[in-house]
Amino acid sequence: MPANLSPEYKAAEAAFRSARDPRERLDKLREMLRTIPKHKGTDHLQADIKHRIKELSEELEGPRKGGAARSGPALVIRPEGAAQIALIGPPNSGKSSLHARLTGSNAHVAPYPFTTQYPEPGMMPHEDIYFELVDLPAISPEHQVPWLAGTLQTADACLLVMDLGEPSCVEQVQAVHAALREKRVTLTEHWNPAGTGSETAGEHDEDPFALRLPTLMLANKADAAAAIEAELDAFRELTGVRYPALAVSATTGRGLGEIGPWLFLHLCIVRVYTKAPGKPPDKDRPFTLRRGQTVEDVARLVHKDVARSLRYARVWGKSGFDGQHVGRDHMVVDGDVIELHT
Ligand SMILES: Nc1nc2c(ncn2[C@@H]2O[C@H](COP(=O)(O)OP(=O)(O)O)[C@@H](O)[C@H]2O)c(=O)[nH]1
Ligand SMILES: [Mg+2]
Repeated sequence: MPANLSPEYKAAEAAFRSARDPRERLDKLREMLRTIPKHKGTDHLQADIKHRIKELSEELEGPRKGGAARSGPALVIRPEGAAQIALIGPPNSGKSSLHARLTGSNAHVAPYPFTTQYPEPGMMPHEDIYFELVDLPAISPEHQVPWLAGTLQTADACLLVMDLGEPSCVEQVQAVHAALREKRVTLTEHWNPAGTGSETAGEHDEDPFALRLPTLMLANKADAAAAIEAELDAFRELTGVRYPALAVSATTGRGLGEIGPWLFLHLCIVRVYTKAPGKPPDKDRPFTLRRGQTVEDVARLVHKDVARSLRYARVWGKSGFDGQHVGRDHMVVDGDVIELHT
């Protein structure tokens, strides 16, 4: 990374990195371009930022003059629910079958490769929340998908769907890694607690566009395997991949019930229920946060004006005694009921 980047630029870059909403990301990219010191040493980075602005604004701003819009379905999926999870993997591993089964979508499933052409969002219920699963085209050397890395930018994590009964599965996962590496996307077995910004010491990536996605491997088609656990061990041995894994089957449903709880736990999701003074809490629709987030973050999810004018909150639940008055920095925990006072 070039030296002598200004504090303004660094702040814009930090905001870009933590932004999930595509529009907000575009705003922050423009801010990065506006604040970056303009000299030789930043030429490369400036070009990179410009390229990303062009890509994202073309995607978001839709029809251009002359009606020559990129037609077809959206390639950037606005995150919804507790987290956005991308389904990735080689052709025919069962990504769309899992998507259909987990979200009730009508994702196209076919016994031949490259059936899925566009991102397909769907919501997977888990208790009283949803995870957004995005079905994606296969990643393989024969079939490059130019926009795939752009779509992954809004994801919180990946489900890497593999068929370990496929004789070429070792080459397949290597091809997935290679294709992603070219786009500066790395899959990681580390599911760091989000919201704390914690990263393994020395691992902090200086490339603002490097994307690391925590990954859970789904060893699909477990119904067709004689000994899935042994296959998984052999696969790990041969590839060196260390992703946590679940053996599943889109056909029989085996293991599918474990995915939601696994994601909930490892993404450190925290559900908070809000209530108005003197009223019972709204138990239907929790706000979802991550471990380490605070009352102020809850207020911001309700409305930015509420966050601004917040004086104190009262909390019922594990993070405080019943009705305790707390400040905006109070950390919330799963199941808390919060009454915001502005
Ligand atoms: N036996 C078995 N077949 C499956 C399973 N999941 C998917 N398939 C089959 O694998 C083929 C590819 O499935 P699809 O979902 O289109 O894979 P994608 O290319 O990764 O989206 C189809 O013929 C599916 O019926 C599974 O769990 N077990
Ligand atoms: Mg598919």
